[in-house]
Amino acid sequence: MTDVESVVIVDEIKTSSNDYTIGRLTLNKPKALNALDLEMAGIMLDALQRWQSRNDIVAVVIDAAGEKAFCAGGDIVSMYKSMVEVNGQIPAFLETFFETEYTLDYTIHNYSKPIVVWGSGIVMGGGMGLLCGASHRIVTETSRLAMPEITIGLYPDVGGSYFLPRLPGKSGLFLGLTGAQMNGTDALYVGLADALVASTEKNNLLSAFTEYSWSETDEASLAASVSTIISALDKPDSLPSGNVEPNMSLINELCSPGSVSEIVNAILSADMKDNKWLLRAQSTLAKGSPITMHLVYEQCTKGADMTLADCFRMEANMSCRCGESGEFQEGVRALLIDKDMSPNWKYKTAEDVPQDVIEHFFHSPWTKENHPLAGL
Ligand code: QUE
Repeated sequence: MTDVESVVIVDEIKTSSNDYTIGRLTLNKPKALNALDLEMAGIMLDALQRWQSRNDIVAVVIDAAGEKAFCAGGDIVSMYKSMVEVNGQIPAFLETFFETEYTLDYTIHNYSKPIVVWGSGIVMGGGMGLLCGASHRIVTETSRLAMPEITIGLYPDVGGSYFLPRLPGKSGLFLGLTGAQMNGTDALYVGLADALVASTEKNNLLSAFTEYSWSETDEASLAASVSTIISALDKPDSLPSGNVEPNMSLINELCSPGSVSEIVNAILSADMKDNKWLLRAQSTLAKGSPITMHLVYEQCTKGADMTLADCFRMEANMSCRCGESGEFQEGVRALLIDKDMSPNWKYKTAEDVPQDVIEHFFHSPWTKENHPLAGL
């Protein structure tokens, strides 16, 4: 079961009584900050599907190797290479990657057993997709959560269309537009985490799972048992001070205008009064892709009253169109390939982006029946 060379370690831990089993998935590419690649997503999806129907499996724990990151995003270098190869078309690799990743995220959201995600350290992009749908989302004093895709000309996918518009007030739109980082306190406040525990408690969590005397195995009893185990873990010595809650009235005010250009201009021209978190948010937005600005606004508007499955189908359309447009390719080039940090975006400001260009990102490359996520 345990293969330490694998990009995801799939383990089955027998409980002390030996009647039950804990499934454990450990992301194991610490040098790449455990950024999710296609092989990792495939291994995880396969294990979750196999465990789903096993009566002896009482819960699944998803964690990662190394202290620095749970998962810093996706394998955007492979995506870049596939985009360069087909220049201006949708790479087959992207279709496969997003189909697998979103199916994995959707499976986590709808799993009938508890899934505990140990979201310590960096949790961004693809890592947020793994965390957000889990039934028991743990963060620690080192957690840094964000959807930073505005920097690379993509947009907050992995279910962002579903979870961002459901955050308090306009905070989801703000976080998507600015890529602003949340700490553990923020994650609890916005409702993207369920517990904030000390980062040193991971081994205690695992041993508590094995030693617990599991009895009732219906979905509600298992969930309650997992909550009990988690609530017994030590809290951090000091809690990080949050940035979202204290700035909610400003965030709501800046993100209220009825068009993306007005909102972007409001954020960019606001007096942030030496607040480091707000200044960083402002600067990330200022350097970000104007196309992405529109995509974030549209996904938050449309996603607010869509089902989770429809959100993932919309995101598959959008992500493939991003692969076709050149904007995503240019963003990865500037950040990770040439590292010049100067993306040459297609449009200079949000105002410059024509509406029909944005509409194309929502135009499905597939018929309804042939959509890769038709079966969700
Ligand atoms: C914005 C992003 C990403 C990013 C940095 C940003 C992103 C992403 C990665 C990333 C990090 C580590 C890796 C890797 C990719 O960085 O989406 O392959 O090893 O995946 O500013 O959106």
